[in-house]
Amino acid sequence: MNRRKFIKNTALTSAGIAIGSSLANCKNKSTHSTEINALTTGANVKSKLPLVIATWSVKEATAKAMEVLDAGGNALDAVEQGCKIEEANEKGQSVGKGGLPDRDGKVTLDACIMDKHGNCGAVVYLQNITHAVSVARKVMEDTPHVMLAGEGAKQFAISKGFEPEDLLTEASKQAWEKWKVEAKYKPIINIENHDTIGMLAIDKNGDISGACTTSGLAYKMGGRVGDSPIIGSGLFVDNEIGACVATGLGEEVVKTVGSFLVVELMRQGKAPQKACEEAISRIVNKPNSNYKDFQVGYIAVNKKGETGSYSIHQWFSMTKFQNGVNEQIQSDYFLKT
Ligand code: SD4
Repeated sequence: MNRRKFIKNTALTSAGIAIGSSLANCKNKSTHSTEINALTTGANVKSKLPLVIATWSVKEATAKAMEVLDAGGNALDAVEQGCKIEEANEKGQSVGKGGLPDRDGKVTLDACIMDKHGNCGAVVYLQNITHAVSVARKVMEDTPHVMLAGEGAKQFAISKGFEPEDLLTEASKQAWEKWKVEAKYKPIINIENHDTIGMLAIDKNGDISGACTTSGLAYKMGGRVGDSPIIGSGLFVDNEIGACVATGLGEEVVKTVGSFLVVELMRQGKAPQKACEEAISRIVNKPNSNYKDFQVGYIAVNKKGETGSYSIHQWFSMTKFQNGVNEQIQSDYFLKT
């Protein structure tokens, strides 16, 4: 099973990224999925709850989330537990421990989480704490705030019992050192792996939650924060309607408030697939858009359990666990020629 990979070719002045990915479709039958609620989707396909979807190829993460859901756990616990799998995976170089650092060699994490009530929490520019998604949840549940940044977020995490640790692994350090030699701090072209995890789940009660966690763009400017921890951009959940999460060049997602847009389009009656396509079209149809140089991808789910995914470039994928099948689904995309 190939892990997701994608190549970034970017002029950092415009912060563009182009993403390619090696995908393999494979199915992983769950033995513990329970049929709770049969729903008829727009395509007249019987679907069952619970379900979980996530950006890229993250079958271990969706399996963990489904384990929580199958056991009767709620969607909020499911997305947190699912995201933690990738955060702890040192081989994934764009999430949690082992994430590629900024241009100064610092691993800085962005994450957010949102529940069925519309409560949300986020951390930005968090250092030395692997499970950014769990800190985001603590911000949501244990503070009157939505977002904590940098040192304040770190101190808050430590006060909540999170152990500080060095997140820069040997592999990521070596990659950064290689980048420094080639880029000489004036990077024109970059190559990186990138695979922010965004996850959406519907539990047996039909309630929706979502989470998103990333180390952001590799070799970014110190202090840079992307879309992933920004409620409405990287993630949005409306339990009455559905949810969306984004990946790709965060700057472009923020400029179109992408995830909120997708949910609002679903509110107007669009299926998740059509809503994701419309949100991508808002980016590529901007005057002077240089969309050929960067990737953005959305995944979405509605209250009925219908899902969709769409990206600018080929090779974006979604992992979906539903009806006992944990599968990687290659996304349709805009740039066909
Ligand atoms: C960011 N959206 O920091 C993130 C990057 C990403 O897969 O999604 N990578 O801009």
